[in-house]
Parts: sequence; C-alpha cells; structure tokens
Amino acid sequence: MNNPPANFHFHDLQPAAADFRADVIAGLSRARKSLSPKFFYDNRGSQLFDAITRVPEYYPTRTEIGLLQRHGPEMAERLGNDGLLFELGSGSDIKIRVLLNALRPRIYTPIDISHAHLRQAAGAIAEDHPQLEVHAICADYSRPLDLPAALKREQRAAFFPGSSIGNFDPVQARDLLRRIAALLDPGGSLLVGVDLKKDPALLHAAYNDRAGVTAEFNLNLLTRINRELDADFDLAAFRHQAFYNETLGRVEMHLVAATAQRVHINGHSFSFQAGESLHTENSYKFSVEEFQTLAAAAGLASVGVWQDDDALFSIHCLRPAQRPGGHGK
Ligand code: AVI
Repeated sequence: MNNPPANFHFHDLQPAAADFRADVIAGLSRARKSLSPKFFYDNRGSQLFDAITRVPEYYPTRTEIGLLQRHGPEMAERLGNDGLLFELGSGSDIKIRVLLNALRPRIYTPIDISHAHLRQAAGAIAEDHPQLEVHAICADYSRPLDLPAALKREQRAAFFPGSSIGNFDPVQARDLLRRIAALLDPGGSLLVGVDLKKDPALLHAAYNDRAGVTAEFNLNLLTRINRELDADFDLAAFRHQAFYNETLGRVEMHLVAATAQRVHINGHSFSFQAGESLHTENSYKFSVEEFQTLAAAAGLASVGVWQDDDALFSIHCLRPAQRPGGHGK
C-alpha cells in the first residue's frame, strides 16, 4: 500500500527477532523437540495458509464463512456492540467483511503477528470502508497486550475466527480466553470459531491435502529458520506428518527427520535421529459442550452457538459471566 487512506492506522508491537531465536533454540533443546505454531506465519507462511483455506480437503474456512453468511445478522445482534470490533489472528478477510456488513462497528482492530500480511489485508478493508476507522495492531496475541490508549475508551466486542483457539493447549486456551474477556467491555461479547470433533478420516484428509500445500506450509517453518536465524536445515531431509490423536482430541503436525543429521542454528548445534520428529502444531477439536466448559473456566458464558448441517464447524457467542453483585466483568 503506497498511500494508506486517512482512516487506516498501524500500531507495530511486533515481537523482537531475539524472541524468535530464543524460542527456537529452547524448542529444539527439549527432549521432544517442538516449536510454537505461531512461527508459521512469516509472509510466505501466511500466503501458504491462505492457499490451505482453498484446498478442497480443508473444510473449516468455507464452512465458517457459510455460517457467517447464513447467520451474520443474528450473530451481530448477539455481539451487541457497534463501537470497536477486535479481530484476533485476522486470517481470510472474507469472514470479517461479512461480519462488518452485519455489525457495522465504528472501529475495526485486527491483531495479527504477520506484519506485511496484516498491513495489506487491513489496508484493503480501510480502503473499501471509508466510514470505518481501522486500527491494525501487529502483535503476538498469545501474550498479554496493552491496547493503544485511544482504543480503551471504546465499547468493545471481539471476533476470533478460524478455530485458532484450537492451536493452544487447554490451559493456554483458557488463559487466552480470560485475556480476551478482559478486553471486552461489560456489554461486549466474543464470537469465536471452533472446529468440531468428527470422523478422523476427514481430519486426516484436511491436514494431508493431495496438492501438498499443508506439507509446504509445515516445511516453510524450516525455510524461515534458515533465513532469519542463519541455520542449515536440509528441507529434503524432513517430511510432513499429520495425524489425529484421538486420546487428546487433536490433530498433530510434525516434521520428521528422514535420516540422522545435525543442524546448526546461530552457533548452536542440534542432532536428529532418523525418524525423530519436530512437533510443530496441535489443532484441538471440540464438541460444543467441551468448548462451553473451557469457556466457562475462563469466565465466559454461552449466549449462542451455530453449526452447519454436517456438524463440521461451530461458532460460539460468549459473554463475560455475571459475577455475584458485579456488572458482568
Ligand atoms: C490457523 N489454524 C486454526 C489452522 C488449523 O487448522 O489448526 C492452521 C493449519 N495447520 C494446518 N492446516 C491449517
């Protein structure tokens, strides 16, 4: 975007590069190597995720968009706020466009870790909605966030689509929901997309698409580490693996070393045995009741839930539960 429109504001609270280096070195030093899925989203990773949302096997995005199109006005009514709308992890902009049309807030605040992707997507929304103030925040929303002062005065509702909540372990997910609850004002609600438990064969297909886009997305993490941390991962020596772990109710993604090898990162050296995995993502799946229980543990009560006819995906509307004698906060 050469000339950002006057209604577009960008707040850069992006984590420092040193955080990425420290997290990668800590993750590869564990007995079971693992990295946070938030590191997938460099510019290329965000483009690859967009491509995943278009492969035929990946049902969540199109199903969630269908729910928003069908029930948008009712969802907007339950959200009950036309002041400020946050969006956490602003992914496909089709979803927010549907919701903005139904809700018509005064301010839209997308929060995302992927700098260039956020700037481009939020800038396009600002251009197309000249009446809307767009305050984009580039930040890691999995960490506590201090809002720019100008935004604190507004009535606030939130939108957390895509089942990104499923990429957090249950305790982290509860803590994140608590922090989102704290961002809402007493009348404000949260609309959150949640992927449902289903036939494992459908899950397997969704994370092992035939075109290999998910595999490329997974492997791009190594490309990013090579580029940004001066590392020497041999991409041809790792393969994508994704499967449903029924006991834990989650799809797991891994990068598995084909042969024994050593990798160097910024002066550190890590060995991989043949067949050893680097665990890159969990994607938890929920029943409606399981998610409502998680939300309740975060102090959020259900005020609505919608799901498609095939019970693939759900959208929940949640509101800070009333404290005895309190005002809903
Ligand atoms: C962003 N997140 C909800 C996606 C998911 O389904 O867990 C990321 C993804 N990983 C592989 N495919 C899509």
